[in-house]
Amino acid sequence: MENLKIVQGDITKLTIGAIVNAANKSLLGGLGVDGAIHRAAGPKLLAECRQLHGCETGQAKITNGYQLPAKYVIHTVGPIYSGSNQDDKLLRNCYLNSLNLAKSRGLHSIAFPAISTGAYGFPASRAAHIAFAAVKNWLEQNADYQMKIIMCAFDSKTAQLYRQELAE
Ligand code: AR6
Repeated sequence: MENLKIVQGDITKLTIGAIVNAANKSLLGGLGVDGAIHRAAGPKLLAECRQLHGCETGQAKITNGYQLPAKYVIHTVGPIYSGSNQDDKLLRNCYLNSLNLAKSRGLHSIAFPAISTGAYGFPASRAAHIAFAAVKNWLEQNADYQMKIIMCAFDSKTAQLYRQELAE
């Protein structure tokens, strides 16, 4: 799939249409990738996020990227892992809703972090499988639309899981 690529590193460095933030329901910042994105974007990002009045798990909202090289940030809220099937569905929704939002804004490139696999405790292997199944399915369903998807792995373990999923 030439429209689906893996990069290992810091998502805040990517020059791209949108980067996805693994946020919490408040959309008011946090640790992990959320903290890194807010630090790199600057305080105007938090000011815009305050106007959004939060976000439900599995849903997505968009802001400007401010000082980031990415033009926009798509904020999505992954599930806090509990082990139920509902977690899988909600994680899948994060990817699909983010892609639908990017397309609705006419964007043609997007980068995802490994949503829910840090503070929210989702097992990395299971999350990688759900993420790749979701984005591959979306690309198939939207074959008439040019969308370049980057799966951004911060650590080498996630990058290895991603390479396995891409090969399947
Ligand atoms: N670039 C790319 N990936 C990163 C970066 C980065 N700069 N920094 C961390 N990661 P997490 P979650 C990876 O915890 O599990 C926050 O406090 C990290 O290695 O950031 O969805 C929010 O406010 C891991 O693989 O997000 C929420 O409260 C992945 O990003 C909560 O954490 C996700 O880890 C969300 O938890």
